[in-house]
Amino acid sequence: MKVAVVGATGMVGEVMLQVLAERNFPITELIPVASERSVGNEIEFKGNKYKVVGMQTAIDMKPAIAIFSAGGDTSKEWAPKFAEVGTTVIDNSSAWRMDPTKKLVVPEINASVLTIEDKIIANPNCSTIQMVMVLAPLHKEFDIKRVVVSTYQSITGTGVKAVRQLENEYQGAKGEMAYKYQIHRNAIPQCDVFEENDYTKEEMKLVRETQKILDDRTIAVTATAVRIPVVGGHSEAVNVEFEKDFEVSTIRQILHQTQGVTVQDNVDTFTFPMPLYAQGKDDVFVGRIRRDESQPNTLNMWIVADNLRKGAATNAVQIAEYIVANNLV
Ligand code: A2P
Ligand code: 11C
Repeated sequence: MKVAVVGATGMVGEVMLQVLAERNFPITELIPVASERSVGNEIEFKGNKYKVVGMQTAIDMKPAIAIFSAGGDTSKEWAPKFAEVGTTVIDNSSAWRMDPTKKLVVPEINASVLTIEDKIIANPNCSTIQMVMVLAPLHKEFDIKRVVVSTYQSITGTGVKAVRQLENEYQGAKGEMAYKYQIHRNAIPQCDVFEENDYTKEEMKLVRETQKILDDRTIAVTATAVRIPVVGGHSEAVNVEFEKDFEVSTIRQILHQTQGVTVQDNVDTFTFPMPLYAQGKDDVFVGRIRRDESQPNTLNMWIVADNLRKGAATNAVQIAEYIVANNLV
């Protein structure tokens, strides 16, 4: 299978290549794609070197699948051109997620919505993916009414520029700023730009994408997204109100049986998820599972995942695996 990785030189692109190699995705020809400034540079994949090509060259090579992680504007412009030559695009940007003609997919939850007609498939935002991985099996059983989520997000979600900013700040050095404020020793309650309602785009992604993936517009979601000086992954404090009552032991049992979710939950042994330990792993980790004693049918949880893995690259590669396994490409 001919596979293009668009944005192969970027932070998520590099993890894409790593995940494709680890999972032994059936690639006969890899096409690494980046901007014109990287064309001709070499990247490594499974011990071999590949030359980076530009967009048009990649389209002319008619890959079966193109996994995009090169920003929303690039996807808007180029994904349809790949689709036109018959390539199935799996797009990690926000460009197509809320387009009603495009599917927004977390394979463990809703891969079955995909058909051979889907030539541009959207990969959800990282903070949404890790939350819905835990919410979906609970929604099936107890009907979610409302979710209140606060995020503690890794600087890797902003990209290389943010990692450099933090490194400079550790050393007291000056350099280009990814954020308006110092991130070292700080917490910034702004992820992405503000929308008209004074929520950030990241907060509204948690609202809209959750409803679309769970295929239920009645679920109320409200979010506060915060950037913290951490690199391993995103963490989320999630408060969920259900229509039906539950036993906490049943919640744990359901999550134990959920593929792609690992329960780390034992206060006696101080066992709970943390980004330092989620880093480099594909699962979503959940712990601090407890009843919200302030109102009925309500639960508190702490959810952590590597935002570059399940939050981006791994989920995209899993979509690719699904369409290959089901002859949808
Ligand atoms: P390049 O390295 O040539 O700039 P990140 O999110 O880490 O900044 O990475 C973005 C990725 O998207 C990089 O691989 C970058 O390539 C690529 N990219 C950015 N703009 C374009 C474009 N117009 N066409 C193709 N690739 C692009
Ligand atoms: C962040 N969630 O951590 C963002 C990064 O819509 O794919 C990914 C943005 C997106 O800032």
